[in-house]
Amino acid sequence: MSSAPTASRPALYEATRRSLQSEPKELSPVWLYDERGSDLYEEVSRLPAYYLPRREAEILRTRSASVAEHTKARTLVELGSGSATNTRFLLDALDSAGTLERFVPLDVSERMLRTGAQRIEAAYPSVSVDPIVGDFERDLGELPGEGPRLIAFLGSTLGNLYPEQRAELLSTLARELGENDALLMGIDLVKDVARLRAAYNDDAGVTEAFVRNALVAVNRELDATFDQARFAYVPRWDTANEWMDIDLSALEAHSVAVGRLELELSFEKGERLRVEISSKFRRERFEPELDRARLRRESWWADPAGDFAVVLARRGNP
Ligand code: AVI
Repeated sequence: MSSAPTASRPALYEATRRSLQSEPKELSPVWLYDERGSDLYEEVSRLPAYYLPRREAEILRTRSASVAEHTKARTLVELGSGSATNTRFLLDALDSAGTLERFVPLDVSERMLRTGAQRIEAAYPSVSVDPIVGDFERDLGELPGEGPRLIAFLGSTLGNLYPEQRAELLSTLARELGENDALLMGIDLVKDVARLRAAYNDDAGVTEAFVRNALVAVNRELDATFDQARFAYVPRWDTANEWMDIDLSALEAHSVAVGRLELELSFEKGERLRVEISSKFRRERFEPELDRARLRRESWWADPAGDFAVVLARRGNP
């Protein structure tokens, strides 16, 4: 397995140094996905209120054969693959179509990648599985594998990037895609705010535990002194930006040391620490983003309830 994450860790530390000194103070969502965080995210994915994976599965169940037929992919690359649960629909379809030779999942969680890769190797013996440990913003490099390639970016992970980061990633992918390659994105759509709030604040507290775990990871790896008891979990819907703002809020004025970054942070009472954003999309706004990145939309598939969309695109102008 590739050792890319070690190479990207210093870049993550530098990004964290900057974001902890920005307004609001912020952590990269990468901190959410240590081993415990990856397990908690699997639990989040099974929560009834967290509809995203099931809606995406509904779409992929019916559309993957068409994706396979249109792309004839020999290589499937998955960015932020996690446990690759919904990827199974694509793997099944490409395997049945007889084109798939190689699967390259990329994720920050090494253990999740390793166990996922073993399961996939066992289920698709003719497919070579070559995982890359890393984060898609820092470790992607050149797209691996023989074309035609299908790059999958599922689960609405695209929504965890700021619009500028998203634009940069989409443009990079557009440049990297070969003529016969395709990009498949799963994106969560704007909907009733009560449902969005419920999706990010379940009664069982699983999402809160998942978000709070980022502090545990930063304390361990960056020698920081974040104290859970001094923060409340306050996910909010940002109407102007149409994203969930997933924040912890300081319950009292206090300071936090981040030893490895030689930082001393002071929090005022009520001050936010943003752990991630989760953008929700509208077709009329997302399609122009694809145009600007020089990606040409080939298909837009939504589930019948209009909660989620899966978008197939190729490089080039509309
Ligand atoms: C991984 N990502 C798409 C999730 C989301 O919905 O933005 C992360 C998450 N955060 C809280 N719950 C789930």
